[in-house]
Parts: sequence; structure tokens; C-alpha cells
Amino acid sequence: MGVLRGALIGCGFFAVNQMHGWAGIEGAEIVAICDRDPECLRIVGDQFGVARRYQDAEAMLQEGGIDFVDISTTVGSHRALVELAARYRLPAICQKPFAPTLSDAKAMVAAMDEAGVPLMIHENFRWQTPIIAAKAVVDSGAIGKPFWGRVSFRSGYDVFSGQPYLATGKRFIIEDLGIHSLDIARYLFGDASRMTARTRRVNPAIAGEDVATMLLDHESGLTSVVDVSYATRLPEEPFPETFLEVDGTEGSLRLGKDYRLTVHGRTGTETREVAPNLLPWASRPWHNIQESVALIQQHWTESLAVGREPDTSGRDNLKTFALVEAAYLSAETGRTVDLAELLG
Ligand code: NAD
Ligand code: 89V
Repeated sequence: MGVLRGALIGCGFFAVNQMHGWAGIEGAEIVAICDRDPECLRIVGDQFGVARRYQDAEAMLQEGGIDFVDISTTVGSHRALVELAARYRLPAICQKPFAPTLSDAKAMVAAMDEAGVPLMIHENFRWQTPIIAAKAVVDSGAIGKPFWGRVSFRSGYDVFSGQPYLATGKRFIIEDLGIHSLDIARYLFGDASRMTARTRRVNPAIAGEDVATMLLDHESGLTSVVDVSYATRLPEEPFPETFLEVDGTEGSLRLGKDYRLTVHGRTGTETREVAPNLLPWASRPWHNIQESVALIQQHWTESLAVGREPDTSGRDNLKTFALVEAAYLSAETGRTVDLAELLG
């Protein structure tokens, strides 16, 4: 197969990272871009030298010459755009959060299945170098059988200046950021069967919750805590680092500030740095996320070339998205939610 021709839909804040990422991917190239907003279209088109520019996604797909679409719009348009890709039988990547509701997400998976084309959710946090390093330790057996874990993201970073829409939705931190942390919990500890959550809003200037504490029962018997906050003021701002704690029958793992990974096991204790690479186009502190964008794009390109289901396929991500829904339901009702209630 030659170079895959991609079309990017949505040329806003995050799409610039995606465009930089694609520019470094062997085997894929963005040949067309689309945004309803002509100014966004012009800025991204000029910066990355893309000649084919559209304000209407269907008009772009009708013209053809495209092998896949990369959807980088906000959540409200995800279902319509994935269903559009399905109608044109085009493989699609869709940004997180998957959809406004779990039933929308299920319909999107069904539409792509019916069309016989792959769908990947751009769930990039599990592609971060430090998270991959932690997963390798867990899988190696160095700490024995994990029985407890924590995935923690606590920050006071002003995300609203770059992404103002995050301040306006009824749902905020679980849907936007917790979704990544929940996916990391699934990646490290396997699927979860029950969720108990508590949320609160500390920042009075936003509409949604900015603190969430979630307790997960995993199918393996492991218990994990996933805690996220954008209301935490620390002496050193860790954004956008995810911290990890994993206790196993033979030792423990800690991923802490400045990407320091400590593994304590039968043979002793070792601390090493597992920092992400600073790609030429990246900038601190976002470089961790930016590198993971390039890595998930490489994974997509390779998966598409050999016809393999991507790790964060639509089908897989339904289970992460169900945890988001379960967390909101648990926080609202005060009860523990069985995932089978949502996934059937
Ligand atoms: P944004 O509002 O800055 O950009 C979205 C763009 O999409 C806008 O320019 C808008 O005009 C365009 N658009 C919307 N609907 C459209 C349609 N139907 N057709 C064509 N263009 C359309 O938003 P953003 O901050 O770039 O976020 C985009 C997505 O990326 C969100 O889902 C967000 O959660 C996600 N995101 C992911 C990460 C990550 O690490 N994975 C980080 C930040 C944002
Ligand atoms: O990754 C994201 O979805 C971003 C941020 C890290 C800022 O929460 O919105």
C-alpha cells in the first residue's frame, strides 16, 4: 500500500498538534482539511501547506482522493462526522470524548461496523512514554501480581484559556480529562466492572465539576483509585503529568513528578527517568501529550496498512466511555454503578 491520504476535519486548538504529528509519520499524509470557520482553515492550511480546503466535510469527501478521515472537532459533532465517514466507507479517527452519550457512541460503532471500516478513538494518553514504561514494568512481573493501583492527575493549570469551551459545559473534568485517566486504568489493570464516584466544583467561574474521585473494581479483582483535579494548587505545577501508584504481591511502582519511575521489587529499588521526547515542533509542558499524538498516529497508520484493529478502536473505547457515564451516574445518585448496566 502507498502513502495513505488523510483528511482532517476541525482545524482548531488541538488540530495543530495533529497536523505536526502527521507531518512526521511515514506512510500517511494529510491531503485535505476542513473547518466551518474560514479563518481556522486559512491558518492551518497556510501553516502546513495544504491546498485542498473545505468548509463542508461532505463536499470534501465527495471530491474523493481520501483514504481516511481524522476528526478533531469538539464532541457535539463527532457522531454526525463519524456517520458521514461511514456513508463514504472511509476509516476514521475520532477525537475523545467519543460522543455526547454512550448510546451515540454505540451507534457510531455500529455505523462503522456496517460500513466495514475501522474506527479509532484518539485516546492518546496511553501512548505517553512514561505510561508505556510503567505498563512494561507491570507486565514484566517485576512487582508480582498487582492488587491495587492509583492513576492521579491533580493540577491548577489554566486549561480554559486554550480551550474556553471547557468552562461552559455541564460536564467538565471527567468527560475531558478523567476519560484519559480511566483509559490508563483500563490499560494498566484491565477492564473494570463497578464504579463509585464523587465530584465537586471548586472553581466558581466554570459550569462543570473540576474535581473527581473514582473507585474502580476491576475484573481481575484489583481495586484502583482514579483521581483528577484542576483545582489543586501545588508548589510545582505538574501539568500535564499523570502520576501512578501500583502495589503488587512482590513490590511496588511509583511514577512521580518529572517523569521519575521508581520500581521496588525482590531484587531491590531502582529509580529512572522515563521522560517523553521533546519533538522538534513540541513545546513544554505539552511535549508529553504532543509525542503521544505522533505515536498514536503511527499506530493507526500501521494498523490500517495491515488491517489490524487499533488498540483504542471504537469497540475498545466504548468501555472507557462507559466508565465516564458510570462515574457521572454514581456521583449523581450516590450509588455504585455496575458497568453491565451500561454495556449490557
Ligand atoms: P476547538 O474548538 O479549538 O476546534 C474545533 C474546530 O472544529 C473549530 O475550529 C470548529 O470550527 C471546527 N468544527 C466544529 N464542527 C465542525 C464541523 N461539523 N465541520 C467542520 N469543522 C467543524 O477544539 P479543540 O480544543 O481543538 O478540541 C477538539 C477536540 O480535541 C475535542 O474533542 C477535545 O476534547 C480534543 N482534545 C484532545 C486532546 C488530547 O490530548 N487527545 C487535547 C485537547 C483537545
Ligand atoms: O487532553 C485533553 O483532553 C485536554 C487537557 C489535557 C487540557 O485536559 O483537554
